[in-house]
Amino acid sequence: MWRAWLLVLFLQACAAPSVPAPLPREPAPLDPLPSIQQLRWHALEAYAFVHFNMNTFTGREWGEGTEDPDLFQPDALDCRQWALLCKAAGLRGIILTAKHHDGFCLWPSDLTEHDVASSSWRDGRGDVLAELSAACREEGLLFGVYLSPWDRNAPDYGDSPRYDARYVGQLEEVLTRYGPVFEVWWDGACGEGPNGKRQVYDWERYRATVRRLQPEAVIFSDVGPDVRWIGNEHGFAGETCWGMLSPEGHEPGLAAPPLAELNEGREDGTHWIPGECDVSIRPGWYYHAEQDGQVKSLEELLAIWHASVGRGANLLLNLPVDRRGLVHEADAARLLELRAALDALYAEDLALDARATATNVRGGARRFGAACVLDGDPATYWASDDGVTEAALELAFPRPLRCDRVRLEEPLALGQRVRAFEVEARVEGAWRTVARATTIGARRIVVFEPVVAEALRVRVSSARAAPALAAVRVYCGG
Ligand code: FUL
Repeated sequence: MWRAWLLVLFLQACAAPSVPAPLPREPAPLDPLPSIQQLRWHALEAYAFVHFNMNTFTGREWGEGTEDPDLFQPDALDCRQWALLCKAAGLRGIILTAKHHDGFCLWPSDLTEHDVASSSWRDGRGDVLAELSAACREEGLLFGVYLSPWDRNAPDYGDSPRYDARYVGQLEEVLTRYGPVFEVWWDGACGEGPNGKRQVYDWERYRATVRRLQPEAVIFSDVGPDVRWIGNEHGFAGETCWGMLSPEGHEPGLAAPPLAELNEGREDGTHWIPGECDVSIRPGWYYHAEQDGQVKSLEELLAIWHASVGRGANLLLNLPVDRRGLVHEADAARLLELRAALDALYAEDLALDARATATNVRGGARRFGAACVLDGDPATYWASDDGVTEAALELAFPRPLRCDRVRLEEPLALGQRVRAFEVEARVEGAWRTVARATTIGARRIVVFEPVVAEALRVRVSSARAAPALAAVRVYCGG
């Protein structure tokens, strides 16, 4: 009889309408947030700057604007050499000085005579932008332009509205003739024109021109609107580095925010304007033969890479192309050494077969579980419950693992959250702190004394909102 009752109870249980557990929602994004274009830009990590223009042939860093166009004579220009090298070095694009402060244009401009069309180079039919954009397209690299607003050649420079019209016209030329442009780079330098007046740039109009013609491009300047200068030319982002800034009341150049603020960003910043670290592989931005022996060492470049890419900024590494029109052999060799060193450090994520757990998982849902940091998918992430601002995520290894660095990534579509964290290692059963750091953002690489760990724990100790991590990777360099 009792068996029959059991059967009845069992059938009732099966028939009972099941109440689905409420699915936890994604954490509410925390303003300010990146645009789609900025999210794509973050993923690039590192790309090349090329300073190559009239100064290459005069041996200067800043020209006067009075140089004879015929001085521009690269006798072996090969933009494909630049592109192949950058590709081999893992750099994702090239931003070229289409026009520097002396005003010489590397493309035939209808708005000036101070350009390649006025040089006897290639009988006045040369166009470096056409050659580089084609090479980038063929090699799968992105193409970007530096177009200096400061122009020491333009006769109307200083006569603000008239020069603005010329500058906008030149923007239109470079943004419509050469296919997609991923980044437009604006230096804030400003001077007086021949009329003795200081040029007042119409930044709003310049921005609107880029948005209209290349809506997928990001715009760099001291204050964005999309990407900010990191406040130095040594390639170092702040130890603390927020993707946010408050640009209100600021402009590129003299009215830019203080350098320390550009370097670290602002936790309370009103806009998403992440940092880009521009630095040259040599002392100068332009090629000078006497600097052939001063190409930065591998150690210097690795330090730069860790202080830029490793702190969540992007790296814009300058290659001064030489008078032949080629990246010099010394720079090329060093760049490939850098790639080899980075591959040796970061090719193999040692944590892939770890077991991931966390002190808190949002709604207890697998979708937000700790294992999401190991799946290699930047779209999935571990997240904690609302109201939680301290939480720890542990990776337990199948066998003790020698390691000395961890790479962390926040899911940026949710805004930047983590203020501070520690990395702890369990060595022979005892936990110890091996690293302490502040922000994470797009990525953070922390390096510590090598340990043989049974497990590693990332302990978020302070956050602007419930912490979330898209990736935790473990490596060994030493
Ligand atoms: C600076 C310029 O004045 C330098 O010549 C160089 O182009 C550098 C990247 O930006 O502000």
